[in-house]
Amino acid sequence: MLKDISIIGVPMDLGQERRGVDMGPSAIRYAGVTERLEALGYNIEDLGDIAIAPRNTRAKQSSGDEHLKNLDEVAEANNKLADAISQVIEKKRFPLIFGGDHSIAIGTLAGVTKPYKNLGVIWYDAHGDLNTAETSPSGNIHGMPLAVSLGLGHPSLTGIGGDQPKVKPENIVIIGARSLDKGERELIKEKNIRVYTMHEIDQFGMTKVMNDAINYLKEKTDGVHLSLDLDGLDPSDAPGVGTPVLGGISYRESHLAMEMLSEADILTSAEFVEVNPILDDKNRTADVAVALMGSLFGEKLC
Ligand code: HAR
Ligand code: MN
Ligand code: MN
Ligand code: MN
Repeated sequence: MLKDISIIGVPMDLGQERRGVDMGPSAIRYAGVTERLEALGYNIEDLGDIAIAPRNTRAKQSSGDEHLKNLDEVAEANNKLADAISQVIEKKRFPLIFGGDHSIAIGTLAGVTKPYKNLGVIWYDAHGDLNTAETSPSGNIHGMPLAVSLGLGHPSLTGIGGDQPKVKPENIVIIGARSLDKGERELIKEKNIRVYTMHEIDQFGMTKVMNDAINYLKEKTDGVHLSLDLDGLDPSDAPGVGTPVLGGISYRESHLAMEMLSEADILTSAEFVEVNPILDDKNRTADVAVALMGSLFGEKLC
């Protein structure tokens, strides 16, 4: 792993409807991320936050309709994010992105994929985020970023960072899924996307699931991005999220997963999203995010 990390915050809440997730980057910083990673010997540069259009003060109505809520604003923010990440990559630094709702992964993936022919993606999430305007039950873009990165969706989203797909379906692993919509299941089948649902985690254990996922990606990818949605964890461990789903990955299993990723040394970028301090219990979810980053970046218990 690169020893130089650049942090970018994306205080975006326009990809879904619950307020407060725009405060996620502050909450993660407040939980001491810079100090934690510096103590592990990393050189940290915090680039601050991407500017996001405020929700209530917009004069004009977005061109997005009920099927793609706040489309123009989400697209604009993700264009800025992709550009900011490109600069981080040119400086040969590790991009570490804080959300914000998961729609920011559109810009993250458009930015981080550039130097790679075969970027791998680990999507740690209760959800598949594989909807399009046609299949989405909500019209919320945070349920669509993985589909967009495959090249499926509105052109003002799929075109960010160029029209080409940003990831190939065979280079994706989804971990922790337990809430998949009909259209998402069909897409998973059609594209043969590898999914470790809670069923596989319960049946085989996190050790086997992560070993499997790491070996699967290692063979064919030249870089790997981790997109960690805090709602992948069980709401009892990560209560500050907008769309909690019972029966999730535990805090301990998540630490193990991060430790195994650290050991495998395959990551080239990472993002932590959906931290909502307003719904949280004394910043616990941001604390969890920072503790997981500790393990991901090599912290040892002894
Ligand atoms: N699948 C549902 C939708 O598309 C719910 C998505 C919830 N999204 C997230 N992202 N928190 O993982 O609306
Ligand atoms: Mn998500
Ligand atoms: Mn989710
Ligand atoms: Mn451990």
